[in-house]
Amino acid sequence: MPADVTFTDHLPPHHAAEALRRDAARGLTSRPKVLPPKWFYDKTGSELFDRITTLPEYYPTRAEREILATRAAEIVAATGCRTLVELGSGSSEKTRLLLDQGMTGYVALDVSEDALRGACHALAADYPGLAVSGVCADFETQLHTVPDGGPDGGRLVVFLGGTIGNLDPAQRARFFGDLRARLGPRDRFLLGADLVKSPDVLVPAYDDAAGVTAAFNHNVLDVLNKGLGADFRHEDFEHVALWDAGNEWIEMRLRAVRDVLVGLPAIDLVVAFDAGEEMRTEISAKFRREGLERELATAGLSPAGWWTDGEARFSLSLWSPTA
Ligand code: AVJ
Repeated sequence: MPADVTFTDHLPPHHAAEALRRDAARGLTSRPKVLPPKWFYDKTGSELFDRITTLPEYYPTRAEREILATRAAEIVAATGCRTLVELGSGSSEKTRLLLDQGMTGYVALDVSEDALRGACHALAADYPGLAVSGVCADFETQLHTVPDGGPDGGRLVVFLGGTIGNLDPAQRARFFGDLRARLGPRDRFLLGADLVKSPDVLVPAYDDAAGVTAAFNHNVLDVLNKGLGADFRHEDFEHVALWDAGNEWIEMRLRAVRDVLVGLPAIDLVVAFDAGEEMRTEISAKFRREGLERELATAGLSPAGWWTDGEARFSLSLWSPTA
């Protein structure tokens, strides 16, 4: 391991296995049935997501990269920060555009240890002199594991990719509030959020012609099969993506195409789906500038910058602790 990479693992042993049992037991006995979207991302699911980001219909990754590629210098200059903290860092691919702006330290926080190690080693190799540290933790419950800021200025905490959209309003309020409580006066928060737009653009982004998003959605059934010894069959369920105009979010669901009975031996559960019954697998909320300003103000964060791509599809917004 290069001298300038350190790791800390804050997840208790068997954390993922226990969390999956808990989420499946609760979600599959709820009405309507529901699963949290974090279970999409096993190795296959992460590969499918990477393919989604290259699809012609899936604009968010390209739009966010366009903003970073054209505005990273301006964004970082507006913060005065030299340490970058990334929540849900994944492959840390777009992060490089920010690191290129004279950052001296990088802290990556992710629940996936494999993704974290791979990303940190790749960055340490490409950025000699950058102090890299990987923190294996869950950003929804373990923000306290992020190290405090050093003497040389504030930390720029970034949460990119539009992942904030996976949280419902109550989860977001808790997340923003917890984050605010951890920030010092010189720290800043950079948020990537997808914007409300026509369903004619939104729906195809979550129901692409090549069927990659459908495969990504179905893959969660394999995660349940492998993790819980379940016997879900892909052909019993169809992919559904719809725009909920009231909540302004995309919902992905899996709809039973016939009556289905599924056993989940690891949690001692048998679950019945009626033909046509749907299980919600993801919300992907879309935002407006005023709505974000309201939510973040409630959490004690004030606007410090707003950038969009040329077509105003996606936003990067900067926030500072309200004095
Ligand atoms: C990784 C949560 C930002 O909501 O757009 C992509 C996940 N789901 N296609 C999103 C996703 C279906 C993605 N995020």
